[in-house]
Amino acid sequence: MAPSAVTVSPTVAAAEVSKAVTLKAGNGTPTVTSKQEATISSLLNGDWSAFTFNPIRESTVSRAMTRRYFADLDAYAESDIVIVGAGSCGLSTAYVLAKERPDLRIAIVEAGVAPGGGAWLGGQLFSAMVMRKPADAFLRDIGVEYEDEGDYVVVKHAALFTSTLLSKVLAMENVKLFNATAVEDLITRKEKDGSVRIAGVVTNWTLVSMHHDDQSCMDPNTINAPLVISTTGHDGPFGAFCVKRLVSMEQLEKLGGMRGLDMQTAEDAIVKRTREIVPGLIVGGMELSEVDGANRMGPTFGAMALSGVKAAEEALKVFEI
Ligand code: 48N
Repeated sequence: MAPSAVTVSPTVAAAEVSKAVTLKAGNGTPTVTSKQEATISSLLNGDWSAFTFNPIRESTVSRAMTRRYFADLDAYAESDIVIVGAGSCGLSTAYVLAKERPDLRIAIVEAGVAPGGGAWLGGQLFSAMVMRKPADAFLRDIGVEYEDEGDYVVVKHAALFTSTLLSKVLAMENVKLFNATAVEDLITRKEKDGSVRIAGVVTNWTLVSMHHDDQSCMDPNTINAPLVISTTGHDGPFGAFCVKRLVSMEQLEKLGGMRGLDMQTAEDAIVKRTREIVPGLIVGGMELSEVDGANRMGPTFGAMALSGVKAAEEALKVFEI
């Protein structure tokens, strides 16, 4: 189901903006370009004393933002897939899925203002990021350069990997990132055999989710989806969210608890075990270590990228054409 187009024409004074802006729900990118096609070189060498921006009215900016955001909320209220957590695993999952199936509507819900999770640095605030082969295949697919060290490769700055992956995912027409937004519960359906199927997520602004205990009730929003992929990382204030919720709703007996660091075995285990934990919910990345009691791998990210590939493969089985 591709996002439907929404055509909106602003009602502000014709003198300011009289363009009808065609919005494609899901990305909100206007099709109209500015009337002056300046270039950086013309600006660099221009007469700054005569410099001025095109005219604007504050309400125009407000409407430009809110119109697109609420068109997206409307379009993605019914999504095909929701990915919870835009860390290296969640973004890798989104990249592979959106590329393989541009017809699927994919919502990513990220609690932080800044997506990327723990992948902005390689480890202990060091910049370089290590990935063991064959994860170099993922780097080549997204076009990130690396130094080849034989059994592993090194990206000169983790932010180069994460920003490149993020830019690819955000540019995809069938993906919408809702950041600064937390998943604070799961939508469930009772199957005929009494088991529970996950059927979407319950969301709220993250700042609201953090203050339910000290403010009067602030009800959430929802996104319906037949499949949720949870990659919320290590156990923490928001981390390992969906697997902890499965335990509290008695769909999982208990968490296995992440084990100590064993780089050699941890990455294989995380990739191989990325799977559907309960009907409608796939778990990948470090959140999985909390379920299975897998070892952690420390400052190496190949398993995050390839767990994303595996999660996407599991999801594609659900939407097999
Ligand atoms: O980067 P993370 O934390 O998680 P992964 O699994 O994508 O990558 C893990 C990786 O960074 C490591 O930890 C490395 C490999 N180290 C391993 C080791 O041994 O230490 O991303 C999870 C994202 C974050 O951006 C969170 O903000 C977000 O998920 N998140 C949520 N978003 C929405 N709703 C929630 N409830 C929620 N909980 C977490």
